[in-house]
Amino acid sequence: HPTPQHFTSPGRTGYNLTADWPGGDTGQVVMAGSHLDSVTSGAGINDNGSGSAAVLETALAVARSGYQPTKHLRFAWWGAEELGLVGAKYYVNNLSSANRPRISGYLNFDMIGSPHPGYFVYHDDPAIEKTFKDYYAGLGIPTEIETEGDGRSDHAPFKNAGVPVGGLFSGADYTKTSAQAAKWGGTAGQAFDRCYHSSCDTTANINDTALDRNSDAIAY
Ligand code: DTR
Ligand code: ZN
Ligand code: ZN
Repeated sequence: HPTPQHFTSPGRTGYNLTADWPGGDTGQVVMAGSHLDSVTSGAGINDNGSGSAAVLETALAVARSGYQPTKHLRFAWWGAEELGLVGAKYYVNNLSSANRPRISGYLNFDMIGSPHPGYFVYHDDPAIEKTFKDYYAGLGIPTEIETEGDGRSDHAPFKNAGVPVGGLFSGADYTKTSAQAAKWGGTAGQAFDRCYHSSCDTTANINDTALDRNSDAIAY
């Protein structure tokens, strides 16, 4: 059940889209979200076609399998993240006081197919963090806590409203250290995403392995 929501931020109309999968306990809503917009100077594929495609594929996999989860699932695609988390803030501000406490977790996916990837897990709600760490432990891939982005993506308005949050991130313009290159491969001193917010953030700017692993982690 897709539901568009439109909002205006000075002079412009933007859109969010949410889609609920029917069933599950609507008193325990688990949300997975990602932003659809990009910066004017960017082609927007790793940031954030990657997260948006992974959330969409997860929703389609849920539908294909006729999954009957205990909790209620909601998928979200945000507008105007790059203008200051405008869409996600609008969504959170417009949740009714009855509906806000029903959201038991919000999972954010912003840049999950970086071409020179790291594997970062948001360090917010401990149960959500553990779920992602367990997934990666099962693959035998080390993770690190995500420290670059606190407050820099669409989970921030949820966190500020008291919703437990978590997410995954494969790196932006920071450079990989030698310790990180030793654990994940790649080149020390080179950015995780050299095309961050640039015109070269095209489909060539995706590491398929990172996108695949992170997509599976969303489903997990
Ligand atoms: N908010 C981002 C990019 C970004 C930079 N650091 C982090 C850490 C965690 C998530 C996202 C980010 C953007 O859309 O530009
Ligand atoms: Zn961005
Ligand atoms: Zn982004």
